[in-house]
Amino acid sequence: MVLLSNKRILITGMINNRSIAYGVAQALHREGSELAFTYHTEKLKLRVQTLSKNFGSDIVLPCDVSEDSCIDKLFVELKKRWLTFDGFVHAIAFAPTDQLIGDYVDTVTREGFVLSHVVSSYSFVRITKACRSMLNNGASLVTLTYLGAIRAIPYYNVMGLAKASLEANTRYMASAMGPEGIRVNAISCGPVRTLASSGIKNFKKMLLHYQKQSPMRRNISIKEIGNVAVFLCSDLSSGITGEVIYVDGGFNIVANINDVE
Ligand code: 0WE
Repeated sequence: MVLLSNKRILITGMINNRSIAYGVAQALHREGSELAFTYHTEKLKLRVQTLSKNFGSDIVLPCDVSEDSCIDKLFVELKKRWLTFDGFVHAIAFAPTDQLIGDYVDTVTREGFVLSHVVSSYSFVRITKACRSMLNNGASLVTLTYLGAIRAIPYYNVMGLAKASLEANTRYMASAMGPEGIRVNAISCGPVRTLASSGIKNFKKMLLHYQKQSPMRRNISIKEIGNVAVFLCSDLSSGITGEVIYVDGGFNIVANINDVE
């Protein structure tokens, strides 16, 4: 089934073959879309170039979302290859590690709050602002979020606030971009073992908890996230915008009453 032929999609946040962005790239490539990629630091350039070849792409450009000039330059460069395109996948988040541990009230700092919100939420609308004039009618913008946006999850702390902001951002962006025929949605994923999660305390326990408690009794794969990204980028989802779609084996819909029976 070729759902994305003639679509050109930009993918951010791919670091290795375990990245959620990698699973998304695989699925979008499988469905026939043309891909371009961004990388964060020069250290990652070669790595992303190598990965991009798996998807028949040679468009690999730098983008540090903490710099406005870097975001603007990305699209000056992209325009040399694509005059217009059909959307992007925002797979970028960051909070300082010292924020993702301990008691929320005790550990949150002004710097941690600002940095997590700017990198994880503002970047989504800032990228959109920069490429708005290049987006085709029918384009689709997709971001990645987590249940911590709407539930207080131990240690997720200020990242939860940043994801709440990102989800509100998705709705406001959907409202602003809808009249141009551009849709904006978020995928709320269950936990995935990636480079970003490898440094997180109790992450293994979290995966086991989803395995025990989710309706599907298992964790989800980056392939399953990629398949939903395909749906959101394709015209199959042409009536959907401003939504948060859960890819978590149903974890978010159950209440956990501990130690019953
Ligand atoms: O959104 C995330 C994590 C994103 C993330 C990861 C890191 C690790 C490295 C953001 N910033 C950083 N900063 C670093 O220095 N997830 C959904 C995965 C995650 O992170 C948690 C989780 C889950 C699940 C942190 C605490 C509790 C649960």
